[in-house]
Amino acid sequence: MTDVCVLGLGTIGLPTAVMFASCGDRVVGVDTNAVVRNSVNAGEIGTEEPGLQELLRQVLAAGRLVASDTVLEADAFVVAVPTPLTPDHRPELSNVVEACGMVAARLRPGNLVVVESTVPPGATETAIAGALEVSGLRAGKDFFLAHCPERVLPGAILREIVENSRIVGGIDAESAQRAAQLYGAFVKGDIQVTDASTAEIAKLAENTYRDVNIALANELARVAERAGVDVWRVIELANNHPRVDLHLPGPGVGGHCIPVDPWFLVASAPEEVQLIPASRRINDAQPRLVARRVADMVGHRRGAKVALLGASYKADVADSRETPALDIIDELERAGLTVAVHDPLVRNLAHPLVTLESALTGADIAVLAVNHRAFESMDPEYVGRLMRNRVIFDTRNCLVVEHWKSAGFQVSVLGVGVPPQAMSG
Ligand code: SAJ
Repeated sequence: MTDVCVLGLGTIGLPTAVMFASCGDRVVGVDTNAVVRNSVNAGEIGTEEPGLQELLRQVLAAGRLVASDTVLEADAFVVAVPTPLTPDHRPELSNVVEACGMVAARLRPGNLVVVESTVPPGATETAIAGALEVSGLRAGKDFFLAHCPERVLPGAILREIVENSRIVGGIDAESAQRAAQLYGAFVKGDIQVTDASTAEIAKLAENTYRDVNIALANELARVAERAGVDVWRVIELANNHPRVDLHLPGPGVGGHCIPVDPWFLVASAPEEVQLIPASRRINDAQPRLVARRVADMVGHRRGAKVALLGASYKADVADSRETPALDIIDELERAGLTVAVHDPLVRNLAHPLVTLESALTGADIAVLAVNHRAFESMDPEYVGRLMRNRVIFDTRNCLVVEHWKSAGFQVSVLGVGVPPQAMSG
């Protein structure tokens, strides 16, 4: 019999399955996508996630992990499938409910079910418990049920999955204890035990905190531009205060978590919240502001070529889900500009990707949308020789402006205004 059955072999499920297997558990990883199953079983996941492919190959070689389309009987079931948003900003729980339905068919008395997927407040005790109880077994009586939200940062998953503290929210004290014991196999951080609803809201609060904080930074960037000062310096100075931790402005907030999770809180109490949806709207407006500024910089000339550098949702990852780059591209094309996109890591995008050289050749402006390390070390002379006009807009403040200016570039940085004396002079 299997020790652990992990449902969903995506960004979170696969590393989780691999970690259980590396601790000696026999693990079945279930995914409905045959391409995912085949690549996992072949040890060929082609991910940029440091260390994951190597560890996967080790546990496959040891015969401790197999990917399957079928849920098997197990001691513990871990659900790690996505919970996207509906078009009207509501949590879409159907993947989680379906996965729990598959578990229900194999559930036996004494089993533990853990949901890692991000879910709205109350979901564990209602929709999730309900889907599992189709088995005829009762949550908290016949089987144990807990919400244990994932908290790992893409790009550092294998380190964070071990070192981060975990929140374990049980539908009762025994469920929480059982789940804490399960994760104790590999988690070195604290395991904090609470109830399921508190765990659900704590997870949503973490990502919402980040979104609201970034919205504040984006608003400060607009204020700084108006005042003719540098918001990055403002934030650096403010963050010297022992109780201030401002995040950074940027071209928008992407990824499959931060732009999504705050809406789960909004949907759970629509009449009580103002700050959270306002922050979402501020961050969602950033790509439009970036595009407007680019159009201004090329004098709204139809057909002007924009080299957009960076298409992932953040630096040094290949993931382009919810990337602000796509919104920027749409806005630029709507304004009549031609956009050539280059990203050294991204392989799939709903817009053609080209080489750096091809993107820059004949470009009227280069727009840095992601602070990939590869871009920080670009040679301004090389870039300038390819471009038609030496104009660059850095939305991430990652270029050394002086180097670019000495190569004859007109450089603009998001959140950096022109001082009033420079304008009048
Ligand atoms: N961003 C800014 N300014 C900042 C920081 C980030 O504009 O100061 C932008 C990024 O460019 C990116 C977006 O926000 O577009 C999100 O990036 P991120 O690094 O803030 O977050 P994620 O989505 O990669 O991972 C987050 C993490 N949550 C927290 O740090 C509270 C991670 O720990 C979670 O596990 C993950 O969400 C998740 O899966 O929920």
